[in-house]
Amino acid sequence: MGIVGLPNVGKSTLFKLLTDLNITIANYPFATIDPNVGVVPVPDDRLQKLATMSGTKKIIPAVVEFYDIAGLVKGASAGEGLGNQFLTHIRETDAIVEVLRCFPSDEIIHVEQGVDPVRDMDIINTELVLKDLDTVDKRITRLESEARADKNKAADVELVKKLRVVLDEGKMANTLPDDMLAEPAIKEMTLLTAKKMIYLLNGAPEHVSDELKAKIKEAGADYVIYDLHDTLDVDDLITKAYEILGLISYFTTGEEETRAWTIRKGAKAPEAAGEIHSDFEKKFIRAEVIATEKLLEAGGWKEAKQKGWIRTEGKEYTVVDGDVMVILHS
Ligand SMILES: Nc1nc2c(ncn2[C@@H]2O[C@H](COP(=O)(O)OP(=O)(O)O)[C@@H](O)[C@H]2O)c(=O)[nH]1
Ligand SMILES: [Mg+2]
Repeated sequence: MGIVGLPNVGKSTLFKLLTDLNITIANYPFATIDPNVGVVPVPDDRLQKLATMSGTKKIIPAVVEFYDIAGLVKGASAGEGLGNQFLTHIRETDAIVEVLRCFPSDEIIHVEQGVDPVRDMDIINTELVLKDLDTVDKRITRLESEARADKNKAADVELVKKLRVVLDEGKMANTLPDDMLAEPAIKEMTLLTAKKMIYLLNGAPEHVSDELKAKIKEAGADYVIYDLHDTLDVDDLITKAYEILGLISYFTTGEEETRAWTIRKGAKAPEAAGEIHSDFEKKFIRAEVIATEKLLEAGGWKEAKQKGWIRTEGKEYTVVDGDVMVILHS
């Protein structure tokens, strides 16, 4: 998740809050990649319950990486401020948390003079759209020249032009249907505004206007309201981030460790097994599966087995959030 917003809106304050949680997962395999990247555990109380049941020594949660990206300013798409460098960083992320300043304060300078999150949302989203228009125009030029030699490219030209109309109206690409965004000709461009977004409204609830909330809903996005100066608990944001990334967790549990494994929603059992080890995907035979609640009710794997509650699932099984699994492979 990339943290995006104007300067002085609370991005680094949010990053600090998130990364203070790092301590609990200090021994995570990829703990430090970059000082601007925080590896944040996804809150999930099922893990602790499973660990207690199994007498586990170590708990390993699912994680989301948050990236504190330098502040964006008006004109970034044309190279203002950190300009293109900033936009490249956003491109590398899977989704965006856009921080909007709603809190009033005389001491903290607002780059655009005066607190107005509706205006700020327009400034940021306009920069993202302008950058995408630039990308799209370049692509259309290229596709048109390719289409002269290869008739099959004509459909791609039409598709990208359709997208261009939407951007030209100032709308974000993520307002388009998912299946259109999944078309290779569009997906390849990794457009900034095709990414899913959550808005973090930084301020007390009374500082957040109905107009702003309506505008976000209209954009098809979700928001959380935190006064980052008074907040210690950002669980809701992390959970929502995991959700919009289209991710779910399944678990393995035993004496050594109880662990959450991250998979995309809709993943079949072999792909899920591949998260543990790539060999498990290739050599997958079957999985023994039970829902967390059911396993906790039984009180243990052995007990669940005796009750006949452990199912055997094959290669076509679509893993469900909260499944506890044992993978059998050759
Ligand atoms: N009063 C108030 N100040 C805040 C809040 N969030 C951030 N700030 C302050 O605003 C300034 C800019 O915050 P920072 O996180 O560095 O902004 P960034 O430029 O977006 O990374 C700092 O002095 C923060 O302490 C808030 O919710 N209320
Ligand atoms: Mg900052």
